[in-house]
Amino acid sequence: MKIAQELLRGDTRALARAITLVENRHPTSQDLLRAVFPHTGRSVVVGITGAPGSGKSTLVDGLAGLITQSGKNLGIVAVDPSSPFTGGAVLGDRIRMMRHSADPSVFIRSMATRGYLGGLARATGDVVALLEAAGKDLVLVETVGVGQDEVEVVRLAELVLVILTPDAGDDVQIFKAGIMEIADIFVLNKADSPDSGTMERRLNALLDSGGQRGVIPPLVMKTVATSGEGIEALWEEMQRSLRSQSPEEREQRQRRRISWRFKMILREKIAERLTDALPAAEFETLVDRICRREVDPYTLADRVLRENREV
Ligand SMILES: Nc1nc2c(ncn2[C@@H]2O[C@H](COP(=O)(O)OP(=O)(O)OP(=O)(O)O)[C@@H](O)[C@H]2O)c(=O)[nH]1
Ligand SMILES: [Mg+2]
Repeated sequence: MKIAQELLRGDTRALARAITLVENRHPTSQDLLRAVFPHTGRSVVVGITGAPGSGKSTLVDGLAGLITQSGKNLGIVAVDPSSPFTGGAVLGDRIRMMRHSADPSVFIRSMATRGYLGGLARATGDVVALLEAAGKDLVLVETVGVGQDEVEVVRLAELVLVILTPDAGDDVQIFKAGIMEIADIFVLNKADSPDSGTMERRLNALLDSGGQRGVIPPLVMKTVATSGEGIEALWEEMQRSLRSQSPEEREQRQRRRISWRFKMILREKIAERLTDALPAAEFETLVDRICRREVDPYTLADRVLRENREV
C-alpha cells in the first residue's frame, strides 16, 4: 500500500490521512494497519489522565517543548469524550490552546468518541500504532478520566500520569475506575492554588496507606502548568521512571498493550458481527417481546448469542 509506505517514511500528510481512514473505519484501514504492524512497538507511550479541566493539555503542551528540545520525535493524541456532560471546551479550542500545534516536530491529533466509547478505545490503539510506525519516539495520549472506558485507554501506555488538582473531591476520583492501580506518577497541578498544600498532604497520606499494603506508592509531583513551574522536574522524573523499568517490566508493559489492543479489536469485531446478524427490524421484534414480558432480556440475549455462534 502506497499510504503505508509513505507513512513508514515519516510523511506527516500520509500519517494524517491514515489516521482519518482508521477513525472512519474505512474499508482499507484494516489492510493499512496490517501493513504497518511489523513496524509498531518502538515508541514509548505515555498516558495522561485526569478530571476535565485539570490542566492535562496545558501540561502536555509544556512537556512537548521539553521533549522536542531533547531531539525526540513526538506524537500527541488527545482523546476527547466530547460529551455534553463533561462541560469541557469544544475540540478545536483545546487543540488551538496548545502552543505546539504549529510546531512541525510535533504531530498532534485529537479524537472524538462519537458516542461510542468501545470504538474510541480501539481507534486510539490503532492511532498509536500508526504514530509508532511513523517513527515517533514518544507518544503522549491525553484522556479525560471520567469513566471506566476513558481510563481504560491508558492501559496502552508504558507510563501513566494521573493529573489531580487541589479541588475537593479529588481523592474520590483517584480510587474511581481503578486509577490508583495504573498511576506511575501523580501530578498535583494548579499548585498555585492556596489549597494545594492540604491536597498534597491528603494525597501522600492516601498513597502511604497503599504503601503499608506492600505497594510502592507512586511519586507526587507538583506543577503549575500555566507558568511551567515543575514541568522540567516532571519530565526528569518521567525519564527516570522509564529508565528504571527493567527489561522484564518493559516487556510486560508492552505485552499489556498488545493484549489490551487485541481484546479491544476482538470486542469490536464481535459487536459488529452481532449487529450485522441482527437487523434492526428483527431487533425491534425482540424488543416487542421483552415489552410484552414474554421473555426477559437476559434469556433473549443468550438465545441470540447461541443462534449466532458461528458469527
Ligand atoms: N491556575 C492554574 N490554572 C491552570 C493550571 N493548569 C491549567 N490551568 C487552566 O485550567 C484550564 C484547563 O486547562 P486544560 O489544560 O485545558 O485542562 P484539560 O485537563 O486538558 O481539560 P479537558 O481536556 O477539557 O479535560 C485552563 O484555563 C488552563 O489555563 C495551573 O497550574 N494553574
Ligand atoms: Mg485537554
